[in-house]
Amino acid sequence: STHTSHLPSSPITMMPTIKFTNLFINGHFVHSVSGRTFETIDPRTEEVITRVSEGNKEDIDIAVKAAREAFDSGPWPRMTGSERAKIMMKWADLIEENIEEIAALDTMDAGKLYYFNKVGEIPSAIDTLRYYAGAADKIHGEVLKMNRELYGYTLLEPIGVVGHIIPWNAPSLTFFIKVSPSLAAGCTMVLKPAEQTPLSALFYAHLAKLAGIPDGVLNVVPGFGPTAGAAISAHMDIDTVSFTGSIQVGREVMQAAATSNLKPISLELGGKSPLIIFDDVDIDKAVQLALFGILFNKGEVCVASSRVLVQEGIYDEFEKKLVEKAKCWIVGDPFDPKSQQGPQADKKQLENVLSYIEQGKREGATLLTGGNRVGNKGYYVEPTIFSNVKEDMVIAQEEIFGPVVVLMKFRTMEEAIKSGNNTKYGLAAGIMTQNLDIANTVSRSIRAGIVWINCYFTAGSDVPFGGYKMSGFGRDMGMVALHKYLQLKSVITPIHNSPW
Ligand code: TXE
Repeated sequence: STHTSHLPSSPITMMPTIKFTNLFINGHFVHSVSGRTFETIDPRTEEVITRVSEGNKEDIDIAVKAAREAFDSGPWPRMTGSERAKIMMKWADLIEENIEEIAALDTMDAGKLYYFNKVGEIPSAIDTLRYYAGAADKIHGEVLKMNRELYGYTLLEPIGVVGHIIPWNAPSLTFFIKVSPSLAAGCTMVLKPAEQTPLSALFYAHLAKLAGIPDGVLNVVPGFGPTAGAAISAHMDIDTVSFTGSIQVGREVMQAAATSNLKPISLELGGKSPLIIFDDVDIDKAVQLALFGILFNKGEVCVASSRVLVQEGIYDEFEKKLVEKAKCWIVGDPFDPKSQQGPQADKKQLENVLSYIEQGKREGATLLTGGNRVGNKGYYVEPTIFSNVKEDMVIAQEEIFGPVVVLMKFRTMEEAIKSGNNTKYGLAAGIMTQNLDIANTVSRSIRAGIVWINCYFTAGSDVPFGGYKMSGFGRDMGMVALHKYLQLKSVITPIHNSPW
């Protein structure tokens, strides 16, 4: 391999001891009813980090009961917004005090760069919590202008018990994207972290208790999808489910919601996002953005720029420079500050990514660089670039969720728009051009929930986030996400004595 690799790395000094491995239900760490546990694996070494209590349907039932009681008769929904905000702010401070330890947990569990966890993802998670703490006392309805001698108003009430099912690629950020607005709304909840990454979620639960979040408000039940996850989506006493994960499971969650209590749900199901580069741009900058867009977090990013569409005038030079840069990308231990890319999160993901690469070769795409596993211990994959990719190839249509990018050439803006929209997904898109007309036209024409112009990945707590088409529906982040966790009630009353 041409890749500079640092496997295995220099000695790791910040390895934390694991403190929390049980289910967190009704304010206490408890064993699962069955007494069963499961292994969580370190993707750097393929060794077991620890065993974690395995939540199952019975445990979800107990957690939902606790959440229901906390909702029906506990203090949380009855507090003022500012009282809830104060506790949420305290929780945020406690997370900040423990950030290094939590960052290390996410690195061990998911193979994410330690440095990024510490200065990027977890600070964003904390920021999200503070953003929604600030929103907690600003949730209110409207006065309705009615005919006759009537007036009315709308009330925004917490929806009740929320089920959150989250993935492993951003364990900390997805936790707070879901939990923060539902807490601000006054809901209570049961969250199932991904089976690959239960450790930071349990640490957050511990800190929630210290911050003063009342028992039963936040329950964290690690376990597997078909058991614990399915028990959440099919539960008769959960009022809404917020899910982030695959299309396949999104479908199952929706089906379970339909056949149980018709709970409304929201789904964030990944993407195959195009980065469209016009030939009036600085090529080096474009290369930099494209490389970061696909290799950041080893491509395990729902908005990764996994299809790069380049206009013909700069295509050849762009391709040459992108390959050169990709060859210098440092794949190695995510605790090592020199590493730019850690291992894929688990064995299934490694195998998935490698099998897509084989498929790309079989389909006749040209492998320009990469294509292999790095080393034979740990789930590391070389940065991989395909060219001569046809739009209908599987590698141009399906989410690979790894460091694998497909390059495509286009001539006109119309062609780029058509090709950019040619997948079942619609989560994100990027446009690079100096031409304002092109930027405006393409951003309006791409069917995606977020469009970046001359940047990529830039977001914030106030930026609504979610999909068009089969990338799902509903929005996380921003004030709009509060409404996933609120019910709207209209109240009408006569101004004088009722004429009826
Ligand atoms: O996802 P799953 P997986 C995509 C990405 C990836 C692929 C498969 O392309 O390669 O999905 O990843 C829980 N009922 N994304 O298999 O299974 C599961 O336990 C209820 C994109 O890990 O969808 C976990 O908590 N829940 C993505 C969560 O669903 C179930 C992030 C996600 O796992 C369940 C992750 C069931 N029947 C993967 N089965 C994004 N949108 O960012 C599983 N789960």
